[in-house]
Amino acid sequence: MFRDEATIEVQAGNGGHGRASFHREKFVPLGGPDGGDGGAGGSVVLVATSNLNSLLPIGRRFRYRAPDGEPGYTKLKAGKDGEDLVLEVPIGTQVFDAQRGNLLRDLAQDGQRLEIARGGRGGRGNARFATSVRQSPKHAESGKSGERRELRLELKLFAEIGLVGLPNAGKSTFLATVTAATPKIADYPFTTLSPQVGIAQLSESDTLVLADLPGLIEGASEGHGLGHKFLKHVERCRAILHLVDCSPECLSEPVQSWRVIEQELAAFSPELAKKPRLTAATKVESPEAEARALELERGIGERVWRISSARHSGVRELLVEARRLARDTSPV
Ligand SMILES: Nc1nc2c(ncn2[C@@H]2O[C@H](COP(=O)(O)OP(=O)(O)OP(=O)(O)O)[C@@H](O)[C@H]2O)c(=O)[nH]1
Ligand SMILES: [Mg+2]
Repeated sequence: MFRDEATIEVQAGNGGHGRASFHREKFVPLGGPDGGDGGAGGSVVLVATSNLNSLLPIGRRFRYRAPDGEPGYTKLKAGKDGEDLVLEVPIGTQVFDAQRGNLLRDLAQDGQRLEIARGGRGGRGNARFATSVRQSPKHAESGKSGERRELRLELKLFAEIGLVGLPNAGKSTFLATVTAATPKIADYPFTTLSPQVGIAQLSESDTLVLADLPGLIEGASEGHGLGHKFLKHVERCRAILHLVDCSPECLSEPVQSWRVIEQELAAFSPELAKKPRLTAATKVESPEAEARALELERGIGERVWRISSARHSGVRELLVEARRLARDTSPV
């Protein structure tokens, strides 16, 4: 489980001022008060939605403001209310008061709403203040200010895609290429010691959460290497992306590498064995690497995606496919 955070300031709209005016008609010099009420300011509302899986889109802006209510008009006409500003957040977002640090609400269900800053009430027009003794009140009320709050949003993230493969396969490099994450990368095995998460942005609001995991080796399911502890993280992911080093420099045969990992996944748990997955050949930058990728494809009898993180080739296509796969798979 990982954390995704955003801090924003929300400002509800101010209420419109009430109007002070008097009825006017030709040849009727002393009309009564006819100032209308101001409209209420719009509130800021948070809504949980299953269409989002990260706080990245909302966190891109700091300040959010709902519109003010209109002032009242003459002839007893009220000003329009400001519309509520509805902000979508992913399901599972916890909303904290940023200043005090206390939890305000956990938005755990799809469609759940939280009015987080209430719009100011509209001021009453002078017509409201007329009484039998004060028939011509000249004053109207001002609109009230909308609430302003600074919020910290926090989301516990479950990665949608888990990256698996032998040490040095290029998992961390792939994560660093497609997300803003900065995992450690090196040309020796077991560089990654704990899971790292990154969020890939496919479009303005479409994101994919990927977890980079320590490399697995033969016997990982029985506790060899670092894998065992982390295989349970993979169980939480919706789908697996298995990366296989196909560069000519790699000493192990791609089919053999692939088999080792698949066997470990299957030995760890039936759930892992059943997880939907994609296989991608990494470091495909030469005809030799391409030949090895082809050999892998034939050997396993499944489609093998070709990528090079170094050249940024094939990466986007793979992400789009991973997005599709994760979306087709129900959450675990
Ligand atoms: N030429 C080339 N080298 C790459 C590419 N991707 C990764 N590498 C190199 O491969 C080595 C291993 O990369 P990592 O991303 O650390 O591999 P990893 O799978 O995360 O390794 P562990 O964390 O040890 O499991 C590094 O030297 C990278 O620079 C690529 O697309 N092309
Ligand atoms: Mg790594």
